Amino acid sequence: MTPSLLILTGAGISAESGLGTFRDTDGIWSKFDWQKLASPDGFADDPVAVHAFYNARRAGLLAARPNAAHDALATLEAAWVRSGGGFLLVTQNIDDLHDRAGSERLIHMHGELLRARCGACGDLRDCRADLSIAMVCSACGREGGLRPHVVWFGEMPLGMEEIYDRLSSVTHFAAIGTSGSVWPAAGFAEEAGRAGAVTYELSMEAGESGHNFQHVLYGPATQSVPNWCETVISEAFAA
Ligand code: BJW
Repeated sequence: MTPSLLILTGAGISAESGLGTFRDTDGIWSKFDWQKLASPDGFADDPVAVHAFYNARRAGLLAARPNAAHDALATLEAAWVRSGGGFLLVTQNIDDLHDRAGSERLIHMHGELLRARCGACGDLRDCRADLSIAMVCSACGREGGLRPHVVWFGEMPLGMEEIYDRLSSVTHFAAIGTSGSVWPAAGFAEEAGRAGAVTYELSMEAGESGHNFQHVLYGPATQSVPNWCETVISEAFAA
């Protein structure tokens, strides 16, 4: 059977690049209210506050760099594909650190911070500057409708058809740096296990769906991920 790998990443993989996680003790949701800042209702009630939240995170992202874990996954992808295997990296992160590290078979299931979308016409374009309610969509001319291209609570994550299609036939699955608290991503390990995949969890501690993993490696991603990448490829293509 041709090895097919699906990797799910979360905020923990970018923690050592200086970007915050959400549910750790000093995480983003310990300082900010997700109902006000990461929901369609929150944006409708106070778009100025939502823009300020994402503008600050965009500025932080532009100052950040990919770390050894992002680099190792890009190197793993190239080697895995060269060996003839199937590969898909699914990230819940809205940062572009996997892209900058060189990952290519990549789905941003919760969107991308460096893109803006018009709520009126759906126009999507790159965005590295601050967003504001005074901005006008250059496609439809509407003022005030631009929003970060991110998936808020209650909204449908992106790329789900392709992700579930891959999950139904993967031989290897890994979740890296995610607490497994947010659905539908929290259900991917169980889905992969049902397909018969070998499952790995790499994080600082067991996540909420920890019981779904056969192998666990706890520690900082910059240390655990490069080591795991070397072993998983040699084991998968050993036969
Ligand atoms: C390290 C480390 C280091 C630290 N090295 N590791 C079923 C049951 C109950 C509720 C629901 C349900 N289905 C849907 C829901 C509702 C909701 C949901 O899941 N709510 C839960 C909170 C209960 N889900 C949704 O609304 C989603 N949409 C949806 O379900 O649509 C319907 C649908 C139906 C059927 C099929 C498909 C769809 C949308 C979810 C949108 C999430 N949006 C956010 C914010 C927007 C983006 C942004 O602002 O950045 O996305 S929330 C936030 O959480 C962000 C993240 O992507 C997401 C996941 O967080 P993540 O990455 O796991 O971070 P943490 O902080 O939780 O964990 C970090 C981990 O790293 C920890 O384990 C640390 O230990 C570890 N770590 N340092 C390695 N150095």
